[in-house]
This record gives sequence, structure tokens and C-alpha cells, in this order.
Amino acid sequence: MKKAIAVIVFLFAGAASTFAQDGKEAKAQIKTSAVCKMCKATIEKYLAYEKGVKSSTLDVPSKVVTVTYNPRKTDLAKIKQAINKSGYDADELPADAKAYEGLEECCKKEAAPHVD
Ligand SMILES: [Cu+2]
Repeated sequence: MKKAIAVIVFLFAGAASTFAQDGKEAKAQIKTSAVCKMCKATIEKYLAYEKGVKSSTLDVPSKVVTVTYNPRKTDLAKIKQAINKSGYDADELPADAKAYEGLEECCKKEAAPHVD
């Protein structure tokens, strides 16, 4: 019986260390200048290649991208820069001008609102 309790305690300890690893994960919400599904695909693809970024999901209506990342490998500033390099604004940081010029017409923030 004591052995069984020891095993249970061991399992709990294992679960606790898994939670501790989750603590290394940070989440950020960044407002972008995305306007359509193509923008969403572009930004998410850029972020997928960014070191330390685990996942990203952009909500087109709110233009907010939710990024899950490892704070030991990257930080908010670098993630925002990656978004800028893809041609979009990230919170207070403006899009990289060259990257922005390369966007499809419908993806430019000055473009007339449209439905895709
Ligand atoms: Cu677009």
C-alpha cells in the first residue's frame, strides 16, 4: 500500500514539472494592420519562422494576433519586428516600408474596406 502511495506521489510530481514547463511559455496579443484572410496567412507564416514562436492566431475582425512564445528565446520586441518585416504594423511600431510596398493591393491599410 505504501508503494502505491509512493507511485501516486511520483506521478503528481511528474505532472507538476510539466506545469512548470508551461510556465516558460508566454502569450501576447498584438494589434496589427491586417485587413483580410491573406494578411492573416502572411503574418502567421512569418511568425511561424520566427525563432521562439510556438504558435500565432490572427483574428481578422479585431486585427489582433495572439502569439504563444518561449520568453527565453524571443521577446515581444522581436515578435513585433517580425510582424513589421511582413509588412504590417504591430501595436505602436509601423510596418517596414519596403515590405508594405510588396503587399497585395487589398492588404494595404489604405485600401478601401472589402469583403473576401
Ligand atoms: Cu490582406
